Amino acid sequence: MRKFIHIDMDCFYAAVEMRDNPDLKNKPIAIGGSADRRGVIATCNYPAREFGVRSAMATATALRLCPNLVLVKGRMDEYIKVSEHIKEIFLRYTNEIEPLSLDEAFLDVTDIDLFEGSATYIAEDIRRAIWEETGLTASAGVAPIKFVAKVASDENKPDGICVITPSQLDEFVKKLPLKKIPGVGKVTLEKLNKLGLYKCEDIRTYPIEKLHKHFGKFGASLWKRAHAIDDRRLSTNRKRKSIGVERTLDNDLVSIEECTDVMIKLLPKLHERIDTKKHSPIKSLGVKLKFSDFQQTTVEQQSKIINEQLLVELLTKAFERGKGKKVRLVGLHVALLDKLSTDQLALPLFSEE
Ligand code: TTP
Ligand code: MG
Repeated sequence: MRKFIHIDMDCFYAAVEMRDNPDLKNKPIAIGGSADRRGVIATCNYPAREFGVRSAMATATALRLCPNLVLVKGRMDEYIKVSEHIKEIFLRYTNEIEPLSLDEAFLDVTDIDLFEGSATYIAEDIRRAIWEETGLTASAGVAPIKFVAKVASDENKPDGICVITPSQLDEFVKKLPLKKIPGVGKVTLEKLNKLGLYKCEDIRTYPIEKLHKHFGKFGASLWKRAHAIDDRRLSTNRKRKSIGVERTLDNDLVSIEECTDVMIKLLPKLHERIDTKKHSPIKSLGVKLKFSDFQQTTVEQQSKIINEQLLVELLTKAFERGKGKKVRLVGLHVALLDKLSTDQLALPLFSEE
């Protein structure tokens, strides 16, 4: 059994606005939604939700439900900044991270020894770090399968955690309303309800062929979810599976020799950051150069070890691409072998939604 954590910030954009402007705290607020009352709102805080205001609702509708609603202009730059900060926090616990949006990510902590391997304690520590460092609350779900971790993070919102242990998994899923399954939207839910299907347990006694007939591929996926089957591992991209070091120079470099010197100096730092016990084996080496006009180039080659000679060759190639341009940054990185790839081949029976 694996251990997944799903973290989701509470009323994210609205929380950032309330943090930075405490006057807004006890008022119902919504983010976005233009002043001329056209368009939709991005999200709203909990006081506004009490009036029935929701994400993606037309501003006019939101104002009808809650006439005192305060419309706040969004600050995307700030949300991105917070999003990057929380990702940085996640990386202190594991490299196995799958961000789903600015405020939400899956973490796979199966192989993590922190807190004696307790995913619950890890999740609590992440929530603590987020609160202490950003002044914002996040909710967490902990479960042995991905979709249940996501559902669980919503159970005790805001500022809550919900843990579904392997022994609780089957019962939790059995009683789960179908509307909570990610991917079941309004239209699908209506269709399911018309067929007399409301909870996962209803699906369990319903013929799979009929589900297929009504919902196509998604029917197969629904059947699996209802049986607490979710073989998906995280989709992490390659960037997150690499370790790198880089240096921006005080003065631009003009020759390959100077660049090589900087690279050699960076090598011990790279070795330091690669703790082979914790990380997967090395798959390839790469060199990055940023030129004085801020154009950058990367050259990579497969290699199982950090081979200095090879790095010099890659650096030379990168340098030549600059066609005489000065260099303002030199970087080195290694890509790590994706341990998941072979496992994934054996999985799922049905294609996913
Ligand atoms: P969500 O996590 O869906 O919502 P939320 O964080 O505001 O509230 P909750 O406490 O229920 O998690 O989305 C994260 C942010 O993404 C949200 O703050 C605003 C933005 N967003 C939109 O811009 N449009 C949308 O339709 C949704 C759902 C979210
Ligand atoms: Mg959220």
